[in-house]
Amino acid sequence: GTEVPAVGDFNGDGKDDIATFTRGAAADVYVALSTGSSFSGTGWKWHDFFAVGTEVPAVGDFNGDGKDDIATFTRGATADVYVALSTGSSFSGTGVKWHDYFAVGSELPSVGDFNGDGRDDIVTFTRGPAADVYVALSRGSYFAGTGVKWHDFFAVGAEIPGTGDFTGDGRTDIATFTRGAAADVYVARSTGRRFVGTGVKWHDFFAVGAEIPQPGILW
Ligand SMILES: [Ca+2]
Ligand SMILES: [Ca+2]
Ligand SMILES: [Ca+2]
Ligand SMILES: [Ca+2]
Repeated sequence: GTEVPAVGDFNGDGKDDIATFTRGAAADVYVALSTGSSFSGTGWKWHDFFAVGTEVPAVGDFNGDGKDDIATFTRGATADVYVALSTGSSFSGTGVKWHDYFAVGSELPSVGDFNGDGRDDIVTFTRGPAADVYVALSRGSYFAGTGVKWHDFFAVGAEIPGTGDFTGDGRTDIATFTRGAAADVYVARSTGRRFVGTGVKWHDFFAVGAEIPQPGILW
């Protein structure tokens, strides 16, 4: 149906698994673990109340223990961020708030280890004319920092931003896809404290028109 699928190594065995968020009123989270040649399990519920309604779920190892956890962004006026940590066989915690004002309104949030300390952090892109990028770093049990701007002009207008370690230094960088006729791809690399580079083009014809790029944030 309209469930939101995601990928992560939820039991920490080095093989990426799959999850799906039903959202809505049920707000169930199911996981099927990779055996190396298939995904095992149907209807294995790892959380029974997470990513409610139209919240935006995400996956990352927020406490840095090698097992991927889940986060959810309420966005809107409340802009809360909740995390449930993986125990290896379930996600633990309901209503555990890791940030109380991040990814406001219709901003686009995502996840990455932006300072390279082994714990996944959160980022949000305002897009529009401001095109600001904010980061809150994981301290293992919460995300620290409100309004800490890591870039002040990236992912302008309706461009599609994304995250990935494009330079391979262990710190997650950011990319943006203009799509349309220009189909440019820009990257700003992480220094561990901010994203540097404006208008640094990594590709000049990729994700044309209305194509769907990855790792684009497609909310
Ligand atoms: Ca796994
Ligand atoms: Ca974890
Ligand atoms: Ca980090
Ligand atoms: Ca990097």
